[in-house]
Amino acid sequence: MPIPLLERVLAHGDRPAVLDAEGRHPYTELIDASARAARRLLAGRSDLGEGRVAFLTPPGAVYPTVQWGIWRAGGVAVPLSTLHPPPELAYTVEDSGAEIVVGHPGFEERLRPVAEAAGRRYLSTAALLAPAGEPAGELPDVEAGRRATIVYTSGTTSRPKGAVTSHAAMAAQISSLVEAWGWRADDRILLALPLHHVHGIVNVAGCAQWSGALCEMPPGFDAERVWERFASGELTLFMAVPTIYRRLIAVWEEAPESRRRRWSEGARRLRLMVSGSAALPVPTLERWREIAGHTLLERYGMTETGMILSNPLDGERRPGCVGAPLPGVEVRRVDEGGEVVEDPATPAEVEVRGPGLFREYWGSSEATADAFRDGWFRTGDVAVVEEGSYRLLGRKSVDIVKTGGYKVSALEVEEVLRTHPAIAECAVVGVPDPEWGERVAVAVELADGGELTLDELRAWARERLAVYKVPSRLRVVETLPRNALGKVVKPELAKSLAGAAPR
Ligand code: MCA
Ligand code: AMP
Repeated sequence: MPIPLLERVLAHGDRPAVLDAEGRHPYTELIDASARAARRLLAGRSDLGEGRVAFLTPPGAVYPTVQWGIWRAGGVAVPLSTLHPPPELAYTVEDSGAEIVVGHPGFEERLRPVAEAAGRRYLSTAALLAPAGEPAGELPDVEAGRRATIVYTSGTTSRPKGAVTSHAAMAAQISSLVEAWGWRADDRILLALPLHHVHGIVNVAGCAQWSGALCEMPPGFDAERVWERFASGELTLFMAVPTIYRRLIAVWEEAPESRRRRWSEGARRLRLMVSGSAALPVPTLERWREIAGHTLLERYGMTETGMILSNPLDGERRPGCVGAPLPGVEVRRVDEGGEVVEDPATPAEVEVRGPGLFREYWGSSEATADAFRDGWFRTGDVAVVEEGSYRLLGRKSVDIVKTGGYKVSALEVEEVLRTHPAIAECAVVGVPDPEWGERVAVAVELADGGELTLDELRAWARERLAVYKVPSRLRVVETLPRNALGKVVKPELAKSLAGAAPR
C-alpha cells in the first residue's frame, strides 16, 4: 500500500485511533472497515482511477474510514461541509465531477437529493461500512504521486476552487509538522475543527494518524466540553483558530472560581497548544497565557500549501509573529515585479515552494498557472521579517475575508446577494471584529421600492450560502463609493461599515 499515510497507519496495530460517541476505535478496526468501504465503492471495478468521491460525515471514526476507503479504491476524496446548504453541496459535487456521493444517514435528507439531481451514485455510510456480506476482491496499487484529495477554498475568484493534493504532498505536509511539533504515538489530541479544511484534516487528524496518536472527535465545538477535556488531564495537544480561543476565554471568565481552577490546572498539563488559520491577537495570546499557562504556538499556512511558517516548539515564540519556515518548506518574499526583497523590514508578498504544495486547482489550468511564479506559489499574503520571524501584515486582495478561520470570497457573496429581488447592487467587505477576526459586511443599493433588514437578508442567504459567508453587518446606502473608473472603493467602504447595524 504505497499511500504513505496508510503505510504508517498499518504499523499502528491495535493502538487506539479515534475516540468518538461510540467509544474507542483501534487503527486495525478502521483499516479493516476502510477495505470493506473500498470494495463497495469499487463495486467490481479494479480501480476508481482517480474518480472523485464526495463525502459528508460527522466527526468520528466514520470520517477516516470513508476517507481511507476512497483512497484504497484509487479514488480522490472530496470532503463536504456539514454547514453547507444544498446549493453549495451541489456546486462541490458538480465542480469536482464526483461520480459517487457518500453520506452519513444524518445528512441523507440534504445530500441524497443533491446527488440524484446531479445524476450521481449515492451511497449511505451505513451500507458502505456494513460488516455483513463483505465483497471480495483485490484492492488496487495506489502510487504516492496520485491525486488524494480536493479541498475547496475561496479566493479572488467568485466560486471556491478545488485545491488538489497528492498523497505524496499530503505526506510531506504531515511529516513536516510531526517533526516540527514533536508528535508522538502517546499524544492525544481533541479535534475542535471541521473536517473539510486543512487545519482539521492535516494538522489534527492527519498528524495523529501518522504518529499513531489518539484523536478525540466529539460531534462539534463546545467550549465547556473542551475545558472539561483539558481538566481530565488526558490530552497532550490542542489546535484551534483564534475565535475558538476567544470563546474558551469567554466561557472561563464566566465560570465559578472552583471550576476555573480545575480547568486551568488541567490545561497546563497539555504539552502544546497551537493557533492558526487567522491572526492571533496579542491580547488573546496574553490572556490565554494567564489562564491556561500556555504561550500559544502560532503558525501560518494555506490550503494550497499546508503549513508554511511556525513559531518554535522550543525557544521563543514571538507574539504577533508566525515564526520561520517549517522543515521542507522554502519561503521567499517578492515585490510586485517578482524581485526577491532582501530587506526584512520592507513589506513583500510571501511565496512558497516545497514537496507539500498542491498540484492544481481542479479543472482550472489558468487559475493554477496564475497562482505560481517560476515554480513558487504566490500566497497573496504580505509580511515583514523581524529577527528571523515573519510578521504578517495582511492580504493583497480586499476581496478575501477571514471570519472565524473560514476564508470567504467577497465576490462570491456579492454574486449571490445580487440575485435578491430587493438588491440592485452591493459590495461585500471584511470588517475587523474582536470575536471573529473579521466579519462579513455588506453595503447595499436597494432596487426601486425594495426594503431589506439584516434578519431577512440572513434568512434568505442561508439557504444559498454556508452560514459563515452570510453577512452579519448590513448598511443600506444611496450609492456605493466608487472611484473615477466606477470601481467600488472597498477600503473606504470597510471603514464606514465597521459601525454598521450588527446582529
Ligand atoms: C459560525 N458562524 C459564523 C462562523 N462560524 N459566522 C461567521 N464566521 C464563522 N466562522 C455563525 C453560526 O452559523 C451562527 O449563525 C453564529 O455564527 C454563531 O454560531 P456559533 O454556534 O456560536 O458558532 P460555532 O458553530 O460555534 O462556530 C464557531 C467556530 C467555527 C467553531 C469558531 O466558525 C469554526 O469551526 N471555525 C474554524 C474554521 C476552520 O477550520 N478554518 C480553517 C481553514 P446564526 O446565529 O445565524 O445561527 S484551513 C486554513 O485556514 C489554513 C490551511 C490554515 O492556516 O489553517
Ligand atoms: P485558507 O485558504 O482557508 O487555507 O486560508 C489561508 C489564509 O489564512 C492565509 O493566506 C492567511 O491569509 C490566513 N492565515 C493562516 N494562518 C494565519 C496566521 N497565523 N495569521 C494570519 N493569517 C493567517
